[in-house]
Amino acid sequence: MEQNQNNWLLTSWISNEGASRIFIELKFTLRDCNSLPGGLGTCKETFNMYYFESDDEDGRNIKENQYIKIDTIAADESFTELDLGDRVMKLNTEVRDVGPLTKKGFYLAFQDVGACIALVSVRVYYKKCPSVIRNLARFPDTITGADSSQLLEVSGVCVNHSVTDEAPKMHCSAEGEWLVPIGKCLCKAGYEEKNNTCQVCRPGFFKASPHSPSCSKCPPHSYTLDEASTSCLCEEHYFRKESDPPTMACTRPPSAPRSAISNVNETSVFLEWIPPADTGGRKDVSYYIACKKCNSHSGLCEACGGHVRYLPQQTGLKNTSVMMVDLLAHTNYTFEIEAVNGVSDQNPGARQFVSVNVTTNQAAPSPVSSVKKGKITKNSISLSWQEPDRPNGIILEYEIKYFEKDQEMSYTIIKSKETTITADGLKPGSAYVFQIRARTAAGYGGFSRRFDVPCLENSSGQEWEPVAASSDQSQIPIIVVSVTVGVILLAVVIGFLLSGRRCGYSKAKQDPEEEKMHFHNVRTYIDPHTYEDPNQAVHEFAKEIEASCITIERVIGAGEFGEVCSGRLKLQGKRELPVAIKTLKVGYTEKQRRDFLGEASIMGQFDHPNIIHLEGVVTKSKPVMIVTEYMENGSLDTFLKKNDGQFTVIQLVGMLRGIASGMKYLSDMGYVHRDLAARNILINSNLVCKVSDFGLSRVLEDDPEAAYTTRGGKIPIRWTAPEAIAFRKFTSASDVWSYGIVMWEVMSYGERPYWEMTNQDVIKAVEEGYRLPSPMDCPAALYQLMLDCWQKDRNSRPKFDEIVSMLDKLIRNPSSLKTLVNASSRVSNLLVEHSPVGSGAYRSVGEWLEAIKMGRYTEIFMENGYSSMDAVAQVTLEDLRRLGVTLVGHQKKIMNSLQEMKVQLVNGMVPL
Ligand code: ACK
Repeated sequence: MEQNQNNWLLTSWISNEGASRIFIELKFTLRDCNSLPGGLGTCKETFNMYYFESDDEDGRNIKENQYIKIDTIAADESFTELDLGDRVMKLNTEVRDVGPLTKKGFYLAFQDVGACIALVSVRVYYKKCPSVIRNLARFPDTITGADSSQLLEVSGVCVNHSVTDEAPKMHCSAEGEWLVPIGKCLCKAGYEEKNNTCQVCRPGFFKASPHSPSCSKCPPHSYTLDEASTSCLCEEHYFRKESDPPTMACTRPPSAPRSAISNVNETSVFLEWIPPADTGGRKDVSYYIACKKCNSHSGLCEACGGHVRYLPQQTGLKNTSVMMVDLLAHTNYTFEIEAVNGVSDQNPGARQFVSVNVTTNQAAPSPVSSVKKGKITKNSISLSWQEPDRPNGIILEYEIKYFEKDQEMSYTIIKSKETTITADGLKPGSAYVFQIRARTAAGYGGFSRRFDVPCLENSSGQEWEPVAASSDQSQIPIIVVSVTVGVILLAVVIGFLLSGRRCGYSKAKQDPEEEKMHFHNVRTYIDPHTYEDPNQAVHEFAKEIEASCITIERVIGAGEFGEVCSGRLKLQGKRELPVAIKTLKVGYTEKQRRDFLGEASIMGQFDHPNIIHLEGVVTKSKPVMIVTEYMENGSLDTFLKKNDGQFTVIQLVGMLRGIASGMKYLSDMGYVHRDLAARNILINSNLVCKVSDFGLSRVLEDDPEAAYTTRGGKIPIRWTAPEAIAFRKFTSASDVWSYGIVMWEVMSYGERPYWEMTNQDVIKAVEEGYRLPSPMDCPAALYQLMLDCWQKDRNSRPKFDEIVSMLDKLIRNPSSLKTLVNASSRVSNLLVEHSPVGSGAYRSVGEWLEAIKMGRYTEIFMENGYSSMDAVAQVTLEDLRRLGVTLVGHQKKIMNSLQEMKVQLVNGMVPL
């Protein structure tokens, strides 16, 4: 109750233990002044708290004013007289903090200026983040910072057997919590993480890198006997390539390739094999071919040397086939095929190979490579050359082909037994190109590269290289082949202008450039109907010939408009040519004349070795004539009937290839033939086939095979695609259908398609899906091509360019023609149902295998030459095993499907 109270209570010195912010928690009771008897007096309801920092305990002498005030503390709840009676003391708790502290310790002081107070407890403390292991890094006890919002960055230390991946760090908050861990440690190689520690890998296990999550069992064919292994050792005879990961099994060199077969074609050898039974556990198997040339008498072998070419290469072959070319003829070779993988060089002793012995055949000579120019005069040139590097036999003669530069279509061929010739009668001032090839009993070799002789006039009399005089007897001009229209026209025009009206073309083009365009550059067929005046069309595309240049020799047949004759054409400055002459009979109508000459307007637009070549027309005198090249063997159907069974399959395929090539040219030009049939193909003495019989509407009028359809048009039913019969949809695709029929005619030597069935029956049968059966002895690949041409959906039929390349492939690989259509499934006089489930229904081996859910084998089938359905049809169970189809279930599935297809093919035949 006294005035000016000032009572102090001082603590002893308190070490702050390194903390820079401390907390003070006070618990106290305080008397409510109002409850004091006798009024307020000097009563207070607060007290003050102070501190004083010092590094040691000398605080007894501190003056009051040296203390720094922390706060005035008030009670939340004070007690009264009543509370005293109830013995209920209301305890207050207050917390204050002080910082930053800079000395080692401090004193606290409490000043009471008149309060009735009981200070029950004083708790002094600081906050810290406790020691912890996080991400395999140990973080120590950390006292929080001085500032209440401060985060202390603390570095961790990697635990035993661990290494720093990224420096481990964490942040200690003012509240004593660890926040924001950064970086981590990883158990080093040979150790793995378990419960925040790194444990050693047991024997038989390894860990190759700190980044691997845990110890792994040693991979196959490897082991380790030690703890903490970082890799495993390979068992005996097993290896690891440097680049192999330690997790990969140890591997070994592969076993030898299997079932190697060879196919000799002249001086080329094709080898094919199947992969080794044991790849050594690796995927990087490739093949190496060693070539040895062996003496048939001594049996001694030597390395082949550098002249052999390997296609695609000799080493590192990924596919299971290779072709060796440029081998010597009539020579024994041994080829060793070795399978190699990434560890083969670690065990050279274990290399295994399969050997194939072959003897090469006779072969055509290699191309003549060294040609020398001799004497060049105004109109002649002498050449000499050396025997080819590889004659491959006795050279019987050389063939020298030459033509004026840029006039390749018009060339001359000379034959010579010597290695020299003199070509004379050349045009002064012109440049010429020469090519030479040699012939042995095995046939012609390839032509030499082109050999340019510059302008004759410029080099007149110039002696280039001495050449031996050529013998006249050995030098026989053979034939002047196909003359480019533009060149003739130009030559004739010049001749005509210079020497007046002599034997030659009577009408010249105004502009030679324009002419060139017509005959060389324009690749699209122009319908002569687009010309108002048909005479203009014929003279646009056909040359007018003087009748006096033509000698008619004999009548060879009868056409719709008049006789067809053979004869000779002698144009000025040109060799005499054998020609065919179609005449227009006297008393023709204007329409007949127009239609007759329409064929020439069309033919004149074409320039292709498999299209009948137009020499010109005679329209200025009578009879009106169309003059074409002469085809010694006449029309193909008659010729085949006359020579039934006389040709090899390759010869027949050669004819078909020519026709397809001509048709490709026509379709590229946008011309639809509409009447493609063997009777409209002509064949010459070299068995070259050429498409003929062009026309507009009259084509079909003039064809005795053409019949009137219900819609009024005249159509050669047996040769015509169903859509063309039904709604006159004539396209190149309908020409492809007809081409299929021509194939059938050719392979059956001129048999009549559908024999004596009536046209109506043919239409009905084809519409119902029946197709002509295979001709006798017909290669399966060709019959399949026919069936493809007879697809109902015209878009599914092959295009002519595909047909040409298919036939080329067959010609290049004659063994592919050995598989004939199975005799039991070929019944003549029966039509074959073109069933969608038959072999024809699958357009590829892949499609078939996918359909029977065996698609996984597609690649193996293709790689082993079973690339067409025809080839697949020959597959036996043995073949399947050889191909690696080892699961019995899969073998059954494939064999059953093949069997099913064959049965369907046989059942699909119905008698007419
Ligand atoms: O079978 P062929 O002897 O060949 O009978 C016919 C006849 O004329 C009526 O067309 C033959 N023929 C047509 N054009 C020629 C030609 N350019 N060369 C040879 N013969 C031809 C055809």
